[in-house]
Amino acid sequence: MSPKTAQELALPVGVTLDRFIMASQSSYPYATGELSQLLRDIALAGKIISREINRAGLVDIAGGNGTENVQGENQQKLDIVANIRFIRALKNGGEVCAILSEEDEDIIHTGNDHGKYVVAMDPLDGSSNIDVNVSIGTIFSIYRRVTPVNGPASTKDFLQGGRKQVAAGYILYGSSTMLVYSTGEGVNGFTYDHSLGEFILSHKHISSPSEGKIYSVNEGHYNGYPSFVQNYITFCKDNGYSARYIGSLVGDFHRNLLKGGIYLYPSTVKDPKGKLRLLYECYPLAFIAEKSGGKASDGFGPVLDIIPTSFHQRSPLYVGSGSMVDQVVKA
Ligand code: P6P
Repeated sequence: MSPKTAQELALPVGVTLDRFIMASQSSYPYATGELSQLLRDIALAGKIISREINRAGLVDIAGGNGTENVQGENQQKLDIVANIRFIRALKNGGEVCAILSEEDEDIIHTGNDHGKYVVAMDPLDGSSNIDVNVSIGTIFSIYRRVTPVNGPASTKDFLQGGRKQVAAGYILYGSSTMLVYSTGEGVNGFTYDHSLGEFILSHKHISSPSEGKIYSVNEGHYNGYPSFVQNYITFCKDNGYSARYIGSLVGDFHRNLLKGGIYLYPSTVKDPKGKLRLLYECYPLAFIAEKSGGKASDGFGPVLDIIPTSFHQRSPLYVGSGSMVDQVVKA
C-alpha cells in the first residue's frame, strides 16, 4: 500500500454550521448576528431532539401521551418533548420574542421582548411514525417582527405572509439527521455528525431538479380528490412514474427535493382546505422549494402569495419540481 500524504491522513472535517453561518453573515454587511444566533439555537434544539428520537425505543418517550393538541390530534410523547425543547432553546437564545407552535393555540411569548424575530414551527411533524422508526421532521419559519421592539409580539407579526419570511427550513430525523435551510440566497443542507456534535455542510446550494418521476400522495383518499388531482395521478401512472409516500411530509419533501418529484396534499370533500398548516408547514417548505428552483402551489396560485388570516389555517399543497407542479395545477 503506497504511503498516504499528510492531507490524506488528516482529511478536513468539512465546513461546520457555525463557520458557514459566520461566513454567510459576513456577506451581509448589515447583518448584526441575531439571525445567525437564532439559527444556532434551532440547530441546538435539533441536536437534542435527534438524541431523544434515537433513544425513543429505549426510554419511555415513544408512543401516544393520551392527550390531544389544540388541533384535536393525538399527541405523541415526543411531540410534547420537541415542543418544549424548541421553545426552551429559542427562549434561552434570546433572539426570538414569540413563537407560534402547532402544539399551542396561541402565541408563546418568550419574555425576550427585545428580540427582533418570531418563529412559526411544527416541532415534530409525522410523529405518529416514531414508533415504526420512519423519518420525521421539524419545520420552521422565521420572520422579522413588525411590532415595536421591546414591546409584546402580536398576531400581525405572524400573519405577514409567506413572502415576508426571512428564513425557513427543516430538520429531518432520518437515517441521518439533516438541517436544511435558506435565508433567501440558496438552500444548503447540513448533516449531523453525532461524534463531533456538529452539523457539517454536506449539500451545498441544493438545486431542485425541474423534472422528476416521483409522485407522493395518499392514494387512499383518491375518491375525495378534485378531478384535476385524479387526472394527474392517472397521468403519473400512465407515464410510469414511481409512487413514493412515507406519510411523513419532511421525508417525502426532502427526497423529492434531491431527486426530483412532487408531493401532493390536496383538498378533499372531508377537508376542503386540505390537512397541512399554512404558516408552519406550507409556507416554509414553499420557501425552500422556490429558493432551490422548485415551486409550491395551493392549486390556484403560489403558496407564498396566500394571504394568511389565522394561525392554524390549512392549505392544499402541491410542492416540488417546477414542471411537475405546473403539470398538476393545469391537469
Ligand atoms: P395522511 C403527518 O401527520 C402529516 O402531517 C405529514 O407529515 C404527512 O405527509 C401527512 O400528514 C400524512 O397524512 O392523511 O396521508 O395520513
